[in-house]
Amino acid sequence: MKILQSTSIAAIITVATLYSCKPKNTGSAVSGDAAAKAYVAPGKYDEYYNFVSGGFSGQMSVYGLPSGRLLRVIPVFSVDPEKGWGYSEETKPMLNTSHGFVPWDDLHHTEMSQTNGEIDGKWVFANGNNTPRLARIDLKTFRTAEILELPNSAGNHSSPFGTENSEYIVAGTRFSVPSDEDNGDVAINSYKKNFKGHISFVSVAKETGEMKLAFQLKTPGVNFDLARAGKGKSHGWFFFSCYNTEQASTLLEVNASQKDKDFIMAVNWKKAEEYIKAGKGKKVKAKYAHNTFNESTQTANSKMEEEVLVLDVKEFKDIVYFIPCPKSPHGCDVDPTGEYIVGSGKLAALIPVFSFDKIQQSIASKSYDGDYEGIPVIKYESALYGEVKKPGLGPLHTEFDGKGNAYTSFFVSSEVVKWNIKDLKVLDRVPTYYSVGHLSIPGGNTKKPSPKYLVAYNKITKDRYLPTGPELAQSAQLYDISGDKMQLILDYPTIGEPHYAQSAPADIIRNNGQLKLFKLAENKHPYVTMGEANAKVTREGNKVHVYMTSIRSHFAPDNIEGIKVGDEVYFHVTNLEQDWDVPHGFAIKGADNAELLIMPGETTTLKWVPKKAGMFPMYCTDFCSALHQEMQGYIRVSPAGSNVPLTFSLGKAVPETK
Ligand code: K7E
Ligand code: CUA
Repeated sequence: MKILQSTSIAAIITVATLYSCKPKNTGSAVSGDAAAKAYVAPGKYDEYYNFVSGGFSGQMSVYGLPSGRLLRVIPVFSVDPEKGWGYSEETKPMLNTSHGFVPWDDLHHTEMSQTNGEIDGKWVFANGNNTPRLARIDLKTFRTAEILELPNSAGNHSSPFGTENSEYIVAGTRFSVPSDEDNGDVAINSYKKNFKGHISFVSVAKETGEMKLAFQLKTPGVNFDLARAGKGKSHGWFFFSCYNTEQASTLLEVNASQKDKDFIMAVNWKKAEEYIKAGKGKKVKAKYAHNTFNESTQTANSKMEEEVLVLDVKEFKDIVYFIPCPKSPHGCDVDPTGEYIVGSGKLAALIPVFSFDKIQQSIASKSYDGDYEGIPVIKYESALYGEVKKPGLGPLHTEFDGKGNAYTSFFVSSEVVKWNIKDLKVLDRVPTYYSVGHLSIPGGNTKKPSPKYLVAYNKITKDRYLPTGPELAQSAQLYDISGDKMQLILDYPTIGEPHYAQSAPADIIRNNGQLKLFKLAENKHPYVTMGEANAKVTREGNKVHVYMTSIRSHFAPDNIEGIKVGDEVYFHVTNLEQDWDVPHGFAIKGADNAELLIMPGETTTLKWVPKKAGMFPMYCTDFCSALHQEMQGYIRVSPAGSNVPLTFSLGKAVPETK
């Protein structure tokens, strides 16, 4: 343990090499008795929906718990050829940013919307870590409904964490950078002078969920890592873990590990909100995309916002306070009562637990240890409730069971440790396979956890599964935590790299008005084709619009002639089905994007620019009926300048041309 308190990087590396991802207990497997706890019989539903971040896949996956069955993969900050997401004309604007079309991101955290501190099953939010963005997924459609880019930020890691009524979802910048309106073309080693942090407060409309960048707090230049909103008595406050208070810009593994303590930043957001309402915010120029998916036109729109309201925290004495927290804190988690704030120093050999009441008393009595760039630093001891001693190595994240216990993940020592919040005593520990990151208990970050299962999301799988070349799937491990001792009951691979995940009781989502199909009669898409009789092909210059329908088992039209090289062809395909779970696909030879997958009642557009003359078959990609394989057609492409007339048909030969 001593070794970890040393600031020598060599010592840290030695410890990491000694302990990280070292297979131990590799023979461990669950007994038949334990496996039965995770068994969900064929045809039966799971108890929970589990929403899992995909990390560098840019997606979110949906599993059932306790079975670990994969139910769905939702493209969020990613294109998905399976669904045509990001390839269809309707969905491309979702991935627009101030940098243009950015079809990828790094999604670390999920945040389910809450009402009164409990999961309400309406939306799940996600962060894009690279080109800073926030996404909202609608849990009626399991589709990404909105993406908001964040200005003045880089690496939106400390996000998307929400308040107990989803008043705000916050987004703290991981990299401090010069503000967007300032010239960023400065020497990197001018960090201390030019680099600033920004925390975004994004409001969420109660009914529609629509996000709005309400205001930003401009802070000293540090790295924001994670955050949690206060709840109950601490509602109105937010807590952020910060590292690199050394303000290093190079070799951070050494240079940002110099100080014995970094900070947790406590933010009185109700106060900040008052200042904003009183007109104290500064309007700052910034360009950031706001993309929304309109369900009645089934089309996304991207709008470029022009300004943001900013409060510089230095100018207000009562918004922000720093609390020292041992070495490079990662997780910063608030217990269900809102009284205890748990910091997790990645390089610390203890877990500090802060008290909200003591933080308030410290502020009232000005129990400060000087300031950091003009922001008061509360004395460590006056904010501290106590420390969990020798819990393990490399604490990262903590979840709660609502019964007075906390569960912390330890990356380096590969284990989950259960401890009591009141007396800070370790109660139980179980190994993970291997190098665990986040933990997730259904409702484990809310006021009302449901303490039955805990899932550990592991970074390294090594010998747990059949080898699949140099890369192995990451894994999730499910533990039964209903008793005093945690018990491993299931182990299953995940999509992408899982970071945080959350679960909700299945009924909340199943009964939230799940959309089974789009009503054709309410389809407001500008290129909808309401029935086969309306199918047609029109030409405006070199743009050709195909108003096409699909129904089991044909397209209308299915023969088109008169397309020329140099044309831009738009296939607007309307799925006429009005039955649950009957999508049709659409694909055409040589198209340089992906298929379309069109839901019942929906219209979706594929753009195709044929580059050579010839015969181009098209077909349905989704096995929709016994005669699915017959669901096909032909497009004839003639050379540019040819005089083949534009014709289209279904069920009869195209009139012969002489
Ligand atoms: Cu610990 Cu990005 Cu939440 Cu991963 S972070 S583990
Ligand atoms: Cu429609 Cu297969």
